[in-house]
Amino acid sequence: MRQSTGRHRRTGTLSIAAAVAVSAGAGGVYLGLSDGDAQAATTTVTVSTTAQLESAVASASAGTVIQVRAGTYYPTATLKSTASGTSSNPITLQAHGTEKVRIDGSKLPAGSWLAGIHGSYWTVQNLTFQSSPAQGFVVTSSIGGIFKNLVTADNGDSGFTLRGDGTVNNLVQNLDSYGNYDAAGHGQNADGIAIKFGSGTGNKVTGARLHDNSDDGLDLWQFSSPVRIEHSWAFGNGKNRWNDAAFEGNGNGFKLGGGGVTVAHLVNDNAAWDNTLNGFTENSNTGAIALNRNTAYANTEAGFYFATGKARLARNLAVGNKGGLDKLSPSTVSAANNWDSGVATPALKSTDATTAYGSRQTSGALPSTTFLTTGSTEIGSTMNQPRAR
Ligand SMILES: [Ca+2]
Ligand SMILES: [Ca+2]
Repeated sequence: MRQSTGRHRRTGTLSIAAAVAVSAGAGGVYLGLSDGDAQAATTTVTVSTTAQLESAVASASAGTVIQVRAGTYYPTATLKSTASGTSSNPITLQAHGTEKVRIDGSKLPAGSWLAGIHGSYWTVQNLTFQSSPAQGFVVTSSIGGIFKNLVTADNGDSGFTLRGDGTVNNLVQNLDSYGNYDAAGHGQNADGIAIKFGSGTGNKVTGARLHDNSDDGLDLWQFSSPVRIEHSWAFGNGKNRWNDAAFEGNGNGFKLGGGGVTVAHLVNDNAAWDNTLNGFTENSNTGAIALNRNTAYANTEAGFYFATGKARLARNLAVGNKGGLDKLSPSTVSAANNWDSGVATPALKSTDATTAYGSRQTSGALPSTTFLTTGSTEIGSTMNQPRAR
């Protein structure tokens, strides 16, 4: 394990008042304190073996930056931490530079999560978490997390999870979560991303691709505070791809509630296609869920299922959903959607999804595609995401 100095420097004068070097282990730990501001101290730890990775995560504290070198790592116990960073001095876990890093749970004991964060102000980025016997990556009651450019694939339960009360101001950006399947539950639980059983404001998912999971693409079951979901795609969920004779996966693209909560989630500029149930569903959440400029295409049930609540739907587009374009209760507010009277359905430029499955842009943004685009500035998903986020 190589450890080195990190130091925040203000431009201009560099009066390095204190530089404290603490010897610890072969490489030594150097705490660089800049300009009398101990809050700015960082410690960079570079790891290249599984044992080093496990140790670095277990001993991380505010300001620790863990850089993981290229390769595949096989933890033998859940990568777990209860430590917190601070808003100015987070704990960072990331691939070294542009190197490809896979963290693989196939050597974990049955039922183990691959990674579990129980602290605040973590930044985790540019890593793949795969093949766990249970959940891939679980964040519990955390504040201020940034989870960026992650892949959670082929795990034995949901790929990425936010849960617990006190889940506040977390950002999940550019997540790819696919192929997750819980064999023990015959597929009934494994979602691409689960934000379930908890509360807390300011949480956002953007730029996600959630596909080919046994249960739902996104699931907000019993999360009682509004979540913002935008520029994300859910597709191909709920299919029995595992030859499970007792398969019980659901297959909603965006499942926006359930379990008795009433909450007004905000759902803008997303797309759902080829899911085995609905594209977008309240799932018994009777709150004023707001849905603007989303597209539902070729789902097996309804494009937009909001049959009991007070959802507010505007400028959404539904095409070719076998169970109907929309199923809305009289209490919903529906305007300027293509099922509303007098609203034309623009032609889709492409119904070939190949490019939507392709590589992301260098920044981690969704791939460029004409799939499901119409050129309209009025209705339906743009199928892209703004730059410079
Ligand atoms: Ca389910
Ligand atoms: Ca689910």
